[in-house]
Amino acid sequence: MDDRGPDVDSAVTSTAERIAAMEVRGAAAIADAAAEALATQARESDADRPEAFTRELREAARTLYETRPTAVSLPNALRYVLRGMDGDTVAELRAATIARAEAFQHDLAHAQTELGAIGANRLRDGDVVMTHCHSTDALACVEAALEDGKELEAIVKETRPRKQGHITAQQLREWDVPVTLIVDNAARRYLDRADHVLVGADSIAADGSVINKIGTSGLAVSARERGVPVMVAAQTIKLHPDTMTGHTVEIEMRDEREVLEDDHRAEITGDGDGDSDGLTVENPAFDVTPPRYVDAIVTEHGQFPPESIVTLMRELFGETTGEPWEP
Ligand code: RUB
Repeated sequence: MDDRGPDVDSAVTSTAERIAAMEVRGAAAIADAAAEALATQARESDADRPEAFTRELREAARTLYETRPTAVSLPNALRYVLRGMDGDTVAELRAATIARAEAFQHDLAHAQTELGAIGANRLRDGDVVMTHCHSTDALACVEAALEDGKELEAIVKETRPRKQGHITAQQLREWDVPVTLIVDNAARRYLDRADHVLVGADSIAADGSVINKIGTSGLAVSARERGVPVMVAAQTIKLHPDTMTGHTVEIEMRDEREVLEDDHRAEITGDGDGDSDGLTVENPAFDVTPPRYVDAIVTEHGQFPPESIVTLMRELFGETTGEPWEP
């Protein structure tokens, strides 16, 4: 065996970069792109022995895994594909990996449609939904309700710092849903006009806590105070198996320049040297909403009160084990 590291295909590194830079974003899209990248690695590999092929796939998975720590759909996708990598020859391993990745992507798309149909049942004709960030799972519920002939309106929070609420507004306008776009600070005032808060999730913990874009927890607390139900749309790929054994979910801290650009910083501090100007900027991408502020978690397997999500988690994941890309 030579001592060169395993070859990772350039398509894998480019996918990893696009996920890290948030050109691919949202938990479902990240999982889909990761499965696609593993299939590409399998297709393009020129490994001549099964062990070398397996090493390459593991290294590709590790490269992808390190991009965004909070979205558990990413390790869940990698785990699913790698566990299907079965065979005695390179050709068999390649075929099994590609088939497994395709099955994963197919199931992902179906799960979202099924979840949408279930979530739509909670929405009545004429309802107003308040959204936070951009979640394709949440929007699947709106789309299914529209297909059922219901008319809906939306209050869309812009979602600082990267304003993914604009993507939500654009999608809703394409579906002809009347949209009121508000700054995040206006949410409590506008809750009086909302019938539901509808958000997605990046991860769901075993105790029913919902990890989603920063600001979700404050919105949920205000919604509870105003009596507006909070509905979380999340495919089971968002369930975080490690939390069944006491692990916590790592919250991603992103670049402070998403909040404050260098030249603006210099205006504020009269200096601009981030190391010594006395100004600290923190930019957590996600927060944790405790289960008591969540009314329902809608998955492709049905709707659950957050406290009972652990039952579904056990059913789907069984006992958790180490990651397949770890030595
Ligand atoms: C996106 C975000 C979304 C969830 C769910 O964060 O918090 O609500 O990922 O999205 P980011 P989906 O923009 O930092 O990736 O339902 O599409 O999986």
